[in-house]
Amino acid sequence: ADELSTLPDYASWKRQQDLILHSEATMETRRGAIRSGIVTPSQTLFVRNNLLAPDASIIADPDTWQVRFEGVNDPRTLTVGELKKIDVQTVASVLQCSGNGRAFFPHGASGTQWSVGAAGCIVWTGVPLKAVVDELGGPIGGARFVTGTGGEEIPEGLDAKQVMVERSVPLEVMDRILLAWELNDDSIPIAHGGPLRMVVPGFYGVNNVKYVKQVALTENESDAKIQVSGYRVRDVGVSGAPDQPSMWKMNVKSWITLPLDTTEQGRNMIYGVAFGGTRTIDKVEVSVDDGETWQEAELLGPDLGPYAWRPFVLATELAPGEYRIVSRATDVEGQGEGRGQGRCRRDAGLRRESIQR
Ligand code: MSS
Repeated sequence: ADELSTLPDYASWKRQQDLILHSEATMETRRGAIRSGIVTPSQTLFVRNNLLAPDASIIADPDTWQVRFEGVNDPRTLTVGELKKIDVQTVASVLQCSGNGRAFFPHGASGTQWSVGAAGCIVWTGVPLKAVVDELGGPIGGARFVTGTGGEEIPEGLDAKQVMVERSVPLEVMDRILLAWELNDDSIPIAHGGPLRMVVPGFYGVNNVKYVKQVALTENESDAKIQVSGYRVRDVGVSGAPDQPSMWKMNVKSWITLPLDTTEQGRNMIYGVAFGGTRTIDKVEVSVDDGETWQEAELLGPDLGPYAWRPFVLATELAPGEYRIVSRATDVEGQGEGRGQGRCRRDAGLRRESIQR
């Protein structure tokens, strides 16, 4: 509807030709901009803000940003500078909005009409949450969730619980959570949650709380709307409710990044990306005849671990004609796309791209 023609100020450093500007708060990476990319450059990475991003002054001196830790035996407020002295780790993980691919739903799902570009593969550096929690005396008894609170100001006149970004994830995944201050070896820009972001590898974008100002180990899930009824997996037409699965663990997924409609007949390198959510990809197959026959694609580049994506390529000869190119990925436990996903419909239908000659 109200598409932008230029990048908003807080994201003005982005590469505009790589992005589809849906709104001030939602920018998607163009399918072809990923090509065979192992790590997504920050200039190309999608942006999704539920609230307006805070003023960039909060990243001027990142080490002074304060985070409150609750639900531990010694609750404290620590600065990023102090966190940097506790420990450091680096993880590559796919950052993907849970609404990625929404535009492909035939029923016309509401919300930002993301194609495949609300995703990127990022290298994050920060302190393992576990190390901080250990430093603060360990979790209090009864803790079952890690609850991160975003640092945005709540606009006046709005009910905080209705709009705040506060997400809870199961305590069992605490060991893989990072409180990150770097994105692709640079301090995290405001658009992506600097000075500090709670990164939950393998979990949908929404759980990766930006400008995190509090991390609490809690008995219950947050009572913010974004947790209670938002981001719940459900059938079309059903409203969100706490008894539905939360948008936590990501599923196996792949899509074609090239060729697009500019493809020529003859030899074509068909590129794409594939990831297993929380498990390493075992193989990717590509079909140029809409799933009739399949060929195994080659995985490209280094394997950056179970949370990262793998670019893939298939070299193929195409005679003049029209093709529907489809990919399917399988993880090391044999889990593939569209299988075993129960009611998760959000991942459906993303894998097709037609090309014409
Ligand atoms: N955080 C905060 N604080 N705020 C907001 O708004 N959003 C979400 C996450 N986090 C937010 C946060 C979402 S929803 C997403 S996707 C992500 O983030 C994105 O990211 P980037 O960086 O790309 O922008 Mo969906 O599931």
